[in-house]
Amino acid sequence: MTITITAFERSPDGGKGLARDTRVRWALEEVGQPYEVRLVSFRAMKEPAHLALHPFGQIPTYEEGDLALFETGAIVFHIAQHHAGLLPAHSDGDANARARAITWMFAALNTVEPPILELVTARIFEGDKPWAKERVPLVEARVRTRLEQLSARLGDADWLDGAFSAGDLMMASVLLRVRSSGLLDDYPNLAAYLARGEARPAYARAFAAQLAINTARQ
Ligand code: GTB
Repeated sequence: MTITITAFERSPDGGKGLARDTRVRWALEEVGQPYEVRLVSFRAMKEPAHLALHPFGQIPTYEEGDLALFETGAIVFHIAQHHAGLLPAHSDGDANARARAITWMFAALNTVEPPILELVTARIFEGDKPWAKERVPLVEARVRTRLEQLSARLGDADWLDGAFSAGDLMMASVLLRVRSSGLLDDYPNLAAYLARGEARPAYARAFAAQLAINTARQ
């Protein structure tokens, strides 16, 4: 069955991997599933046809037969559940490993990503507000707390819990959003972790496909 995802017709970052279709593309590349991409303009995202797929008028979405999904957490989890390669199998001998990998997906989305998004908002979208000078350091401190904790847990391991999993895919995707702030530089093991994620051939294919769409249209 054909898999179709949606992505920005014109990504604000020029297709440099920051929009969230990247993590879905990456997951599909990791498990070797071909997919098609439907490009959506900012206006079309808020129109009824897209809202029927995504109630919040965003990308990415995921369609496969009569299944339509939104939310990258749900989409990547669905891909990982149905194809080998992103979650330890129940039969691998450690039944708990799969549950722990899923826990890292939730940790990335619920615990690490929120302060990072808050920082992006405070610095970029609200950076010109009179209170930004006071707010940005507060939010930065919250991001630092999470990076420090994550760094301590990762230690000198390659991945968060044994072999690379959907938990790492999601955590690396989240860390991508904080790199431009410079905060990641203070946590060399996290910077190296992100670089390991980006060095995966599946990530490189996902990145190249997103970039190609955006550069072809300039
Ligand atoms: N929780 C949802 C999920 O994980 O799927 C969030 C989805 C979401 O934020 N989608 C964004 C969107 O559609 C695109 S990824 N925004 C349009 C809107 O809300 O109207 C966020 C994003 C956009 C652009 C950049 N960039 O260019 O740097 C980075 C991240």
